Amino acid sequence: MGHYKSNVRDLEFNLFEVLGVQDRLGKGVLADSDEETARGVLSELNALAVGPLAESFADADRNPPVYDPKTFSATLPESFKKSYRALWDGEWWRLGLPNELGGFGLPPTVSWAAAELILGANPALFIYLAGPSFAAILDRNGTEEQKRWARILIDRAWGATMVLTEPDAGSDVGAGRTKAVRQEDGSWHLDGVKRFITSGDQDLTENIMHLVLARPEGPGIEARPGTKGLSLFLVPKFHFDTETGELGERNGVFVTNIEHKMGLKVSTTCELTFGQHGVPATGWLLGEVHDGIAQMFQVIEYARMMVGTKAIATLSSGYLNALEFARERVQGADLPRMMDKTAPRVTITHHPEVRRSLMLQKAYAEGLRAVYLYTASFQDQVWTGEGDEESRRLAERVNDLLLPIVKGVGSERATEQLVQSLQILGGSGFLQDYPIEQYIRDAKIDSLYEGTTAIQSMDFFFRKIVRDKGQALAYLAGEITRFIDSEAGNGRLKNERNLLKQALEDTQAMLGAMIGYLTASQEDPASIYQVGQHTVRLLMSAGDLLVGWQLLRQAEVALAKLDGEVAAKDRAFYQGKVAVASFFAKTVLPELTARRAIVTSADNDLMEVDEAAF
Ligand code: ST9
Ligand code: FAD
Repeated sequence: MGHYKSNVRDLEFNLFEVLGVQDRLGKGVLADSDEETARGVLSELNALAVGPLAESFADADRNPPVYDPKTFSATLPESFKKSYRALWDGEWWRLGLPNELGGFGLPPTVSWAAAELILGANPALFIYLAGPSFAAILDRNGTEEQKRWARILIDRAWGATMVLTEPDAGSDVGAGRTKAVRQEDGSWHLDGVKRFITSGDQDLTENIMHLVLARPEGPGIEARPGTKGLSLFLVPKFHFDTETGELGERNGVFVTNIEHKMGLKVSTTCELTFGQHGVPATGWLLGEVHDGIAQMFQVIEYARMMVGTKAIATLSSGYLNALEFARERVQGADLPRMMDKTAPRVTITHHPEVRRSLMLQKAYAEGLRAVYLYTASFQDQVWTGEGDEESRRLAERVNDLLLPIVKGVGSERATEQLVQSLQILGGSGFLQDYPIEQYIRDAKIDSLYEGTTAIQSMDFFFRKIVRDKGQALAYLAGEITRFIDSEAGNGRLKNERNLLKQALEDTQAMLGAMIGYLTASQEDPASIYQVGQHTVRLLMSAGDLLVGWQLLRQAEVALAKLDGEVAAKDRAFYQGKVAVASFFAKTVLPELTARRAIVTSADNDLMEVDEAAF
């Protein structure tokens, strides 16, 4: 057996038993798919994921890409290229594409569930597969000519990158200095150095399309500071015939270094230098000047969802690996007989601390999976265009609100809980005989790139709540309240619903206090520091609230199933759903009350501490 332990049963439970995705299929843009198609996709992809895709996971970590400074190129390990070919040849690049670009005609919920299988088996494969999805951005924002490029990009299986970061512009993208000077023929020459660019070079595809943020310069172009002065340029590695896609001369964008990293080693992280090696780095403007940041955020929103799903996929496999180990490992006596030296030894699943840890891992793995799929269900509505303008706009807002939770909370909890998965294996967990040490190394990046957790938390508070005037939040709070007030569980989830009610009130009180500090900052600017000290706490609390709620929704469905006829295997699955929801409500949600006390009594002492005293 390979390293990857998928959970198709839980994916299908979310899609078909909780979200009712099948009701959307067979209509409009989803006319060609039904429940059977969707289940078929998951089952076929799962076989590929646990087999050929997972196969190169460890080898590609131990034999990372090699950089050749003479040719400015990176060579990937053969084992990984074999997995990539299996993925491409299976046409899985069609996942997530709209029908007109060759998509499978499936909604985002199903595409993201399928994506989890690739991301759990070998996440870098999914990342290298970005070309077709990035082509969709060209198709959406480009000129007629650029729409044709989008098709070439897909037909010729090119790679693509998103190029924002510079040495002095990380979280602060608006500090970027790379410039683009307009040429008489309408093209642009880029000049500057970008760093940390994922997939900047590889030997999987014949060409790479770089989507680059740079500052436009030229007669009549107004220079604007910050992100709003950036434009998005298409800079191919090789020039190409724009009718046929045939490759031409090498363009002047070169990979001048690749980083040596803690994990996710097979995913190249490159320094990209534009126009400094005797060949101009020629690019073409996408859409209009100064639209760059808004266009790039179309990519970023996609990528943030991907990063959160990647983290959650890895957490789930880490948990299932730990569970398998714990079921086999015999160590120590059962606690009630600990004083009896002749007592039989038991498997470690008998020890309360091991059970506690495993159940918490299960809660976050399954609860966060439910959160990302719930988020995707709002993308479904946008995708199909159902409902009136107002409800579609609300679906967009709710999706926007949930994205920093999927990305920020998903990545933080994955890292934290994967450490606990490793702990279950004792010393064995520290060995490369098991995959968890690599999981921890590979998943740590998820809380860093695509906006660190601090950035996600500020996005959540300032943009997704305050700027949105709480509209999406009010919708979600309404849904949670409706659940609390319902008869969910038919009396059997009463205590848990009360605990959820308290958690909702605690989160609302945290938010209320922070909005108070923000309002006070109009008179006393330093008050805003009281917000800044607690945005991550708020984000993590909102995450726990959502996980708790989603697990309870699932428990309600499971209880209803248990009331009828169920197969033995399903019985254990549904009982697990009830157990985990109750466990999380009783042991995690009450922590929000303490966090509420911290936020509502916040002061600014921290900000007054002299740096020398740290
Ligand atoms: C990176 C890549 O880290 C890592 C992994 C690469 C993976 C490759 C990709 C793989 C793709 C996946 C393939 C998928 C296949 C799919 C199959 C499907 C199943 N939402 O607040 P302001 C915009 S890349 C939307 O003033 P500042 C908006 O236009 C590097 N838009 O910002 C706004 O204007 P307005 C990642 C947003 O103070 C404008 O920005 N780097 C949002 O100027 C200005 O907003 C980062 O992520 C949003 N949430 O700048 C940087 N926010 O307000 C992190 C802003 O008029 N830093 N806009 O609407 C930040 O995010 C900063 O907060 C900042 C601040 C740069 C935005
Ligand atoms: P900084 O922005 O310097 O942050 C340092 C610390 O300060 C962090 O803890 C951060 O949370 C905190 N901080 C910064 N600003 C604030 C603030 N205003 N408020 C509160 N806290 C703050 N970029 C691309 O453009 N394309 C890619 O493909 C890409 N791939 C990457 C792959 C890898 C492996 C890595 C490591 C990075 C990649 N990046 C990519 C860059 C990545 O997006 C940045 O590293 C990330 O946005 C953080 O920027 P930084 O590293 O400069 O850290």
